[in-house]
Amino acid sequence: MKIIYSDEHRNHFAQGEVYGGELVTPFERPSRIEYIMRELRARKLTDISPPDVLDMAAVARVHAPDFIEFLETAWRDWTAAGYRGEIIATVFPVPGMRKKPAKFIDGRVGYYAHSVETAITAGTWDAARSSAAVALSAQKIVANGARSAFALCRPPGHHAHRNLYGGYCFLNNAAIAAQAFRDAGAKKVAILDVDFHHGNGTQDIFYERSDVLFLSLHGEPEEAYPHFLGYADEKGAGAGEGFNVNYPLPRGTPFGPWAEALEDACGRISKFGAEALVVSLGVDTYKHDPISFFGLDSRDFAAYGARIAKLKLPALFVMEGGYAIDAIGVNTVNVLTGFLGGA
Ligand code: 6XA
Ligand code: ZN
Repeated sequence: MKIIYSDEHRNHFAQGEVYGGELVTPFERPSRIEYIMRELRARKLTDISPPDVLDMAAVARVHAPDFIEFLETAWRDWTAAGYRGEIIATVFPVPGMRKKPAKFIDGRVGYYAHSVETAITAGTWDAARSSAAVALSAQKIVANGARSAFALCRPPGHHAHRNLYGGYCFLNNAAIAAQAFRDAGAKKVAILDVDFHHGNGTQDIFYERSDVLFLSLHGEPEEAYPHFLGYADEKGAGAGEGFNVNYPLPRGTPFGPWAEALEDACGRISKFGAEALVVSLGVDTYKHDPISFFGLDSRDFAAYGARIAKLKLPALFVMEGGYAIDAIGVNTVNVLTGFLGGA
């Protein structure tokens, strides 16, 4: 399996994440990727290349121009305002207020942020672009005929909407890749989101479309981030009605019921007639993940990788979350080797 990776992810390393009222070292940190790289090499998955230069037009197929411009200029404007810390949103145009584009940076930040935990730093935009480049380069390998590829993206992407960032995400790598499959000629694309968290950004981007089927298995929103999207009754709208499928699952869900939901999702993907599959691969479903609450064991990741292979679809794996650092490598590589063994 070809793997795409860029060192540039290191440019995004916020010092602070707002967590339980404290500023802590972010759970989403560069070492995550280093552990995965180490395990890939140990398990002889060594076909690793850097990405091509980013095609911004492909990013603009998914994200709004003003949002892209915001991400590009936020750090400049923040420091110009005299602020010395990292960019953290403080005020939001919630319902009851007016969503007017602001001029001053605090208003601009709140306009484009949906969550507070995610800080923007001097290097965030460079890292976010490299992450999208990783996804697009891996997508191209699959579009050109490979059975599968792994985009070792960081920062992750599935919480980023067309014009919103948050949940450690800035550009929606999986959505950008799915759109690129469409633009390369695939008529139908499925996105299977197995990260512990609901892929609210991806859902929202494709909510009114019937050409991209989105399915997400995640902690129920009453209990888990992002809290305000991811319910089972969100089934798509307009032309997209019936093309959005959520599997919210309760605290403590072990592999059995999780795998049953996956089975249902796989059935729907086959019935849909997808020509390409994008897997939003978060391994925060692991039983020891520090910020999640499912009960998967390391071996379960290999089992579900094999199930995904049975779909017999060209598959692009896009890295999302996973914060149990000492197991993130094993769990991620288990999905890939499970897939390769089950193909
Ligand atoms: C913020 C939690 C953000 C979760 C991000 C994540 N308290 N998404 O892992 O997949
Ligand atoms: Zn997650």
